[in-house]
Amino acid sequence: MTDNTDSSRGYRRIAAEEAYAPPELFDLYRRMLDAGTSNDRGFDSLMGFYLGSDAPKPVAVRRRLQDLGDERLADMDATGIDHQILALTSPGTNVLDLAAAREIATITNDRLADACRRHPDRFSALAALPLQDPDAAVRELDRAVGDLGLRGIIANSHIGGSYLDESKYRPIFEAAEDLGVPVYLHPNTPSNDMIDPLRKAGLDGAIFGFGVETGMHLLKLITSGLFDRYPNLKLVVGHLGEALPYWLHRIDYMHAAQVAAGRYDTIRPLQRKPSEYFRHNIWLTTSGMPWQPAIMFAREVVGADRVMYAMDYPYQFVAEEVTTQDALPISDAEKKAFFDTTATDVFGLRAPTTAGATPSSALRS
Ligand code: 1DF
Ligand code: MN
Repeated sequence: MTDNTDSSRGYRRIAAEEAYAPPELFDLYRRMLDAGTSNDRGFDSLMGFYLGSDAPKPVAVRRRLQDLGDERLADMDATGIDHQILALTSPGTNVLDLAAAREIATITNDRLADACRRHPDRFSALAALPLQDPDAAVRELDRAVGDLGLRGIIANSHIGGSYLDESKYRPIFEAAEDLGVPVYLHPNTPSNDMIDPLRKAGLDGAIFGFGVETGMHLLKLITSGLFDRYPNLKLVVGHLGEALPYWLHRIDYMHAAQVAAGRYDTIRPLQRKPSEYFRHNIWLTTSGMPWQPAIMFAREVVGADRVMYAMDYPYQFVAEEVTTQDALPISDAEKKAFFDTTATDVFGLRAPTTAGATPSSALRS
């Protein structure tokens, strides 16, 4: 890596969807799994695996998730990641009762803020919130952004089967818009109402179920009129948009047809076509999708300036995926936006304190 420092490259590699879990959360999860009290079949499947399996990958994942120090920094160095945007792993607080959700959100945000203070060049972080209680969530958001300096919200998709298009969550989006910080809509396993056919086939997790659940959630947010209500709201979504970029023509066409036919109360006119919100309010990351054709397609349909790099550490920790994305057929200036400046702008990250980042002369070598 010595010939591939941020100064020789001319940009930082910022990874925008990088997971953390406090040990206290895993203790609670283990108790819920043992007692069978989660009432969430996706949680039981996902965390039953990551906390219960002795296979090498889940063992490494649960160790790395809890580390905000030497191991994580060494892993970043080994793969050329200058900076991680940290967030509480899915499903985070979403499966907890209200008191536990508040407590875990506070603990998580305090730990993340501490890591960011200790390593300001290496870490930024998003706030975990007790989304179950929107008023408490707004209070914690104010503390996390205002007092702790966190840079957005992690929303780990559905909350016990409840989706963020419900009106009770509006104060959270209003607060995010006012503070100018983005909401990162991150996958969860499918909710109980949709999981069974996926679970039976072993497809409920990151292989497909996450995308089905989260793509649907994002589309529900768009068609609910969320971005007409909060036109300056910034929303970030991983996995290259959870398949929606591929669907945009059909979604626009069918949305207009359903509006014209008056078929559903819930499908009402929007100020823009559904696809247009991807060019105004939504940014994508490449978490889990280090695949040139898909990245180039997403850039083409949502705009090259709206797609940024993410690794999804430690779940998908593969050095070659960084190399693949270094080799994208785009200009040096576009690469700098992809790895560095788009995330810096969207999340309002501070400039690196060390000398050497981004002298423009480095781009010539
Ligand atoms: C997995 C993937 C798990 C992602 C995650 O959090 C996660 C996985 C529990 O592979 O089981 O965030 N991901 O974003 O792709
Ligand atoms: Mn992830």
